[in-house]
Amino acid sequence: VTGEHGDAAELAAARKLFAGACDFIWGTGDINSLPPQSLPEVAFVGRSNAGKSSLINALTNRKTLARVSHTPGRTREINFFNLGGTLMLVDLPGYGYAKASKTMSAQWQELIFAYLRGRASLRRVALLVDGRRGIGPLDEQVMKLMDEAAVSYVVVLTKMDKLDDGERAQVIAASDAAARKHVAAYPEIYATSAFRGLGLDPVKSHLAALAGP
Ligand SMILES: Nc1nc2c(ncn2[C@@H]2O[C@H](COP(=O)(O)OP(=O)(O)OP(=O)(O)O)[C@@H](O)[C@H]2O)c(=O)[nH]1
Ligand SMILES: [Mg+2]
Repeated sequence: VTGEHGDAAELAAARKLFAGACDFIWGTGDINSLPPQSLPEVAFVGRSNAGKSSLINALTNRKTLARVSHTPGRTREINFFNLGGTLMLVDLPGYGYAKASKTMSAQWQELIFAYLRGRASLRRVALLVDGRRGIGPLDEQVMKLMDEAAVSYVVVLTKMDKLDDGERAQVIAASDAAARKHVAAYPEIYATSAFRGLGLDPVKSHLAALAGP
């Protein structure tokens, strides 16, 4: 289910890509002012507090590239990071933050949905799911939207350090079963911990395979 990835040469190239330059290039809350679609893009999508910004930081081995929230709802804009001149990493605001005002959540949701539907350079979405929660109704809604918009996505479980072995096996099996019911979902899921650096290599390999020349 998890941890499958390409051969050693592919993994070495993926590690090299993620260890190299990664620069913040653009942040916007306005769907009409996105950067030019110069590179293939991979977007990190998920509930507020799922660990999107933390995973981007862990993958690129930086502490503060993407801002991590102490209070959920911290990432308010779509942020673009140029990885090695070959791949754009896109950090999105989270959905489902209970304490955000109705207007704010509606605005963020609109922004996220408009981006997902309309971005031609978007090659894959990493759908981040807090391992303690598993895939919930809001995630299902977004998965359905991506099925309809033909946006291919892969489920990435986060915060696995918080779970014991039994809980891990359970959430992996349940998420795998849920993903298989969706046409645009990758038939493989990843289990990670940004804090412990667990499960990062397979995600790097998966994303590096989408990089341009
Ligand atoms: N235990 C544990 N906590 C984590 C991990 N990754 C993130 N967190 C915590 O989860 C909280 C949210 O992390 P973020 O990376 O800001 O989550 P986000 O999805 O970017 O949140 P928004 O931008 O609000 O949508 C923070 O308190 C992190 O410290 C992890 O691997 N393990
Ligand atoms: Mg964030």
